[in-house]
Amino acid sequence: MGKSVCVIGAGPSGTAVLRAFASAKAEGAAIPDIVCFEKQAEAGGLWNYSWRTGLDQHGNPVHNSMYRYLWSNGPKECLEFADYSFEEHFGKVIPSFPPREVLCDYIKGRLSKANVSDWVKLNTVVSTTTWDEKTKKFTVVSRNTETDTETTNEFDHVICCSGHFSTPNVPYFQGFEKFEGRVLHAHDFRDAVEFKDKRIVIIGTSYSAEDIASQCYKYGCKSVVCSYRTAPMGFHWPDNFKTLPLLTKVKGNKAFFRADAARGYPEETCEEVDAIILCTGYQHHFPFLADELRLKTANRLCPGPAEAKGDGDGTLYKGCVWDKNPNLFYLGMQDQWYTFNMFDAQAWWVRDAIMGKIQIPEKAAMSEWFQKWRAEENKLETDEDMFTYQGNYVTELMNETDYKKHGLDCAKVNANFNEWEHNKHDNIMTFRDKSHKSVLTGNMGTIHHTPWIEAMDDSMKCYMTDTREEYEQEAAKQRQE
Ligand code: FAD
Ligand code: NA7
Repeated sequence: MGKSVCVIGAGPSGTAVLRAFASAKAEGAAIPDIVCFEKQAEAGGLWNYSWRTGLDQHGNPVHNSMYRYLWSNGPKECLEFADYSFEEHFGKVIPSFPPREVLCDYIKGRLSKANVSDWVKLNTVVSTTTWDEKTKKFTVVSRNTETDTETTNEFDHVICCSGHFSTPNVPYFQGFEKFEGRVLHAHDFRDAVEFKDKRIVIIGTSYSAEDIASQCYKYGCKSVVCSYRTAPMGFHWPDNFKTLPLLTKVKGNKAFFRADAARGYPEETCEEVDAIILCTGYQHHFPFLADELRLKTANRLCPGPAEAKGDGDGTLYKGCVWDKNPNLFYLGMQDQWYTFNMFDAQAWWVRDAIMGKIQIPEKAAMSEWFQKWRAEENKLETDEDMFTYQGNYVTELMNETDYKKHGLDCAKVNANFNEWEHNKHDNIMTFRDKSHKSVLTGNMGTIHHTPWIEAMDDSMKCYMTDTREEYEQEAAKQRQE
């Protein structure tokens, strides 16, 4: 076929692309030459744990934002790869909220099955990507961090799968420079044990806020203030939690929170605190792409600038085609309810666009698509509206490729999201003890032998044990190692 494709990143999105091309090849199609550059030493993206923060050993920003004891925050039944069930990978039915290491193993298992390791260049950071309008090629410059050597290659297509939960959004609050406690962003949070017996403030109200607050409670922090900018999280928190409006300033070890009379906080309040954890989200950041190739967006379901029209002003047609230059694709740039299965739907679609099975239309049709989806996005109000919207998006993409043959029914996935939301609002500390039904196999997840709040060891060995007794023996062994 003679085309060449560069995939940037081998996380769940990048590996979905590899798997999509591998499946076309297995069915006898002539596929392009594929090279996937991955800056880490292993595939797996955020699901690899790194103890490092700041810069890595080569002076590059540490990609990883996941922490010790992180368990899936949504049911695994909502993300299951449609062509590779958890049962196929683990050989048995497992509970619904696996710890990070277990999900990482699942991602890597599917990649091994695709048998494409020779497409992946590990320890290789892409530093620049430019487009030449005359040759209609991308020039990608990358550096192997092990050998410290630079390579330049040309490609017909680039698929950017570099993730968007790595470059922290770090707001400033007055007095931070003299605060007597610790200030950190969720990106640098690694171990809740550090906050044992500490009084912490969590700024933000989304996934990182709810999970890091819960982690710190589980591992013994003294108290938590959940500070909101727009609206509180609305969960039934334990007694040592307090919800307050947004932080305004800090002085010494005191944190001040603004009044919000409409929600029952008529006056500014003040608390003595030991640490402030900024769970304030991330930036879409692509320093390795030329300006005219860079997506600029907030974390939203229909990515692109707020005022965009989708007619070549920097949005993503079908959520993955760069409208300024349809030879460039982005995967996984949406705010995420759906994750692994959405990346698959996108990967299969992008594969077919590159292989000419799907025609990318002219600007007017791209714009029409974008405006329709953006207008619908702007009307969404509830969580249910949002995951239903994303499920419809995934379904639209799937129906245009042979991914649909795997029978992923997003109505069933949405039902799982609904149950999960309900369980979280019932009890934020026990929702991970519930099980959900696989939309692929029809089997209910098993109930884990140890409630999440008591399960201190998140290793795969412990998680995979069948009884509480075995778990405790394994946990004791892990502590000794
Ligand atoms: P990433 O996983 O970020 O992978 C991107 C890859 O690109 C990385 O391997 C990175 O090293 C590589 N890369 C980046 N820049 C370069 C470069 N210049 N050159 C070469 N390689 C590069 N999702 C869930 O479904 N369930 C959860 O419980 C869940 N928990 C989460 C918890 C946290 C703290 C965070 C931050 C995210 C969580 N997510 C969760 C969402 C997560 O975004 C997805 O699950 C998934 O990892 C996204 O995959 P990705 O491949 O798009 O991006
Ligand atoms: P999100 O989901 O992007 O949420 C960011 C949160 O940060 C959100 O509650 C924002 O509040 C809040 N925020 C952002 N800027 C500020 C400032 N300046 N002041 C106060 N609050 C602010 O990021 P997460 O890290 O929670 O989740 C990202 C991924 O990680 C997700 O996929 C997970 O699975 C884990 P707002 O509501 O806008 O007022």
